[in-house]
Amino acid sequence: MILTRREALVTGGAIAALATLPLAARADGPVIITMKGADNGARVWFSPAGLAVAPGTTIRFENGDAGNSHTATAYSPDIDDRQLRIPPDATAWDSDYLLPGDTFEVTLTVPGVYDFYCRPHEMAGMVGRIVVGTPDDAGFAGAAADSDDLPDAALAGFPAVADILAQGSVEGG
Ligand SMILES: [Cu+2]
Repeated sequence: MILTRREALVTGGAIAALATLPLAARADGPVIITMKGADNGARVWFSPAGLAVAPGTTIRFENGDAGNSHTATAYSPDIDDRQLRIPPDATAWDSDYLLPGDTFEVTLTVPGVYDFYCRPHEMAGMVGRIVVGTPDDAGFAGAAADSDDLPDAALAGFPAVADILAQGSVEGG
């Protein structure tokens, strides 16, 4: 493969960024977030709920819950007119309903904090947060301010950005 100068520079930057990220973020293939549910249906969640990755990482959402359909949906005015909780320059995504065993992939390139939710289970606190890059990256968009737009259970479900950056991967409460 022949790289253009720009591609070579971008690649070099990504390698430099990887050197500072926790081990969990240094995957060659997609990084997986699993949708889970308790056997009795009393609880549903994303695992992990918080994840740190380098810019350009592909995230694969997998529905590992035999008892429910789930979505992974970015908070954005572009989808159901929700508050923007992803970087302003990023593209919003919606997996639509994933049946048990289904997967959906999205590649995140813009540095910053991305909050997402499961449409049928947001009220139950099924939300997650991905931190792409670090606050040292140019244009890094920090976490959105809290908002009345979200149910309390959702607001309580986002791991702190500092914890995600320190640990690489954070399970929900
Ligand atoms: Cu769900």
